[in-house]
Amino acid sequence: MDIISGAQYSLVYNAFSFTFATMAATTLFLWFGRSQVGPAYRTALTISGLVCAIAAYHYFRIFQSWGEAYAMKDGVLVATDIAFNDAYRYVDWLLTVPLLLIELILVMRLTQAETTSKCIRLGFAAALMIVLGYPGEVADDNVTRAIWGTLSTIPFLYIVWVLFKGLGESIERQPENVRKLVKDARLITFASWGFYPIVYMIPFTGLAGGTVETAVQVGYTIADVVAKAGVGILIYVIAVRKSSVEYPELVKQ
Ligand code: RET
Repeated sequence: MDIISGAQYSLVYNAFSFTFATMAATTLFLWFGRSQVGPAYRTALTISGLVCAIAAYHYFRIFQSWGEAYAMKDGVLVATDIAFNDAYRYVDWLLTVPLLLIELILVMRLTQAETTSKCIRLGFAAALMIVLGYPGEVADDNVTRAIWGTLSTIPFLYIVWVLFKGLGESIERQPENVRKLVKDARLITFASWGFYPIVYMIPFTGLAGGTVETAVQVGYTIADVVAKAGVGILIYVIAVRKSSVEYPELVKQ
């Protein structure tokens, strides 16, 4: 494992701890918030909460793994024999990325046939993107990292293209008072998704090993908070606004 400074170790440690708390709290907020929205939007909140619940579990494990990967010896931070486990992050994405895609497709309100075909095609592309990215993430040399990263970018671009087209068409059909929010949801989704491949490229900067390890862990953590908790809260606000128009009786309660 790369040798990192005490300050870098603490930064990553605290980022993981913060994210575990954020994901757990957002899960509760989204699930309890189901009663505040109309029936048509409850599935979206259930799925958003599920994404945060899965992430809370994985951040707890990632946090533990980080603690086991380093130890203090004679007042100096040293790597232990137990390697930090990057697989938790990739397994988390394998489960949460298809769920986030389903959530976005549901928000688009397409026909039944289109919803099914988009879910299958995007779900397959998402799995491929993550499976191809993992060997590069755990590789020690930058050439291997670049090869797998490039392969993983092919399904990534396909997903971005399908979503951009689909969401663009759906925005035109939204009521006036939520159009801006749906656009914000699209922007925050693309900005956060685009952040992952940028973080993946940090090792190519040639910075010191400890700095790279810290930047990659903190970078992925920020992207996860925005893509899961941030998008989840925005979907909640959109659902509340749309419900106030479509289910006025809910507001009176
Ligand atoms: C990898 C490998 C390098 C190339 C690309 C990648 C993209 C990762 C993405 C992950 C998104 C995760 C989300 C999680 C939220 O729950 C795998 C880093 C393109 C886009 C949205």
